[in-house]
Amino acid sequence: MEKKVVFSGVQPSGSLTIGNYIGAIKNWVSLQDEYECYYCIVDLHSITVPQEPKNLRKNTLELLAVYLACGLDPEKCTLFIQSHVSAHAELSWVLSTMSYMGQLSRMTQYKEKSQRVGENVNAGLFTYPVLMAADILLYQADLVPVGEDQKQHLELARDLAERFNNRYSPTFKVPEPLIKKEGARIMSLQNPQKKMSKSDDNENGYILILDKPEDIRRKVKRAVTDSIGVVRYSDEQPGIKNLIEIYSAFSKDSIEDIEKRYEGIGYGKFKEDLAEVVIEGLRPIQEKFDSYMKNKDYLESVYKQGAEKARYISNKTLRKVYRKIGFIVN
Ligand code: ATP
Ligand code: LTN
Repeated sequence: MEKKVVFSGVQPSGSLTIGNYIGAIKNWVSLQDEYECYYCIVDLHSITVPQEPKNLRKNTLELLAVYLACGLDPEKCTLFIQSHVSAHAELSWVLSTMSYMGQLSRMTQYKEKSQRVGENVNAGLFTYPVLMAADILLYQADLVPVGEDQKQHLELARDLAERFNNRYSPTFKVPEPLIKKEGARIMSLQNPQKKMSKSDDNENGYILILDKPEDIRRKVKRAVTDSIGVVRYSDEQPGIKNLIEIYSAFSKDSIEDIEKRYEGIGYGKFKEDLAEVVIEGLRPIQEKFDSYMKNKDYLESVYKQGAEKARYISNKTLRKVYRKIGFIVN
């Protein structure tokens, strides 16, 4: 039987948080043995908000090094940079002619980001989910491992696949989101009602994968909790609930075990231990990251090889699409 296909991506829009790691990349690693996986660095998406060219270049290469450091293996999966494969932009155009303005204007991420930008909202921010649908559909992906915030975008990808299949003939696989129950939405350490996000203005709200131990200790210590004083996984204690989730993701201990371990023990000790668990969990990733960043030739060989494979697979789908639409395919 053919392996099922997995596709996912992260934007090179800054340094990754432990939210990106727990909600996305950590799960990608466990899928690479069983599935045919494509993991992309979505640079085309990242320019929907202004990027300094120098930083974008740096962030893109660093993101590839983070992928590798987290355990993604180019022998097992395809790692590539979106702008290296022109089929993404091409299919995105086709799909945009089949997308309804109404549906796009209801996207939560669009509403939030356009509000942040203010007056001159660029059209790319609006069509962002169409490009994401193109990413996924080009590879005939069965599964898309993402955090909770991407569910609505996945729904659009499914709608577009079905719309195209109905209008022409079966062409695209209709993808399913793969959202883990735990860790799908890591919250800000400063405001447990808000998602942890690398573009947060308050740096105490997030922990970066590459943060130094002393910064991690400081941020965990300052994390917002409550006055109840019991280490319990409950919606009434969103701050503590979030910290338990982070603890569990890095230590692999179950939520129940963590609750039991801290019975009758205050938040101070819990936070101290949590900081160490995160530091120890990130240490091997940070060490590998440093060594990959010293080997630019290797990074280049990984993304070149990835692009070659991605181009080959995606072009097959794109040509099929062009043929069905009535374009003359040469
Ligand atoms: P930005 O803050 O710049 O909008 P982001 O931090 O949300 O970006 P993305 O590149 O948009 O990061 O997301 C990459 C992946 O990480 C996606 O699969 C997304 O669902 C997941 N993700 C992002 N933030 C979290 C979070 N707080 N908890 C769990 N998963 C997350
Ligand atoms: N929009 C996603 C990034 C992304 C993506 C994709 C994720 C772009 N294309 C395809 C999964 C599959 C985000 O995380 N903000």
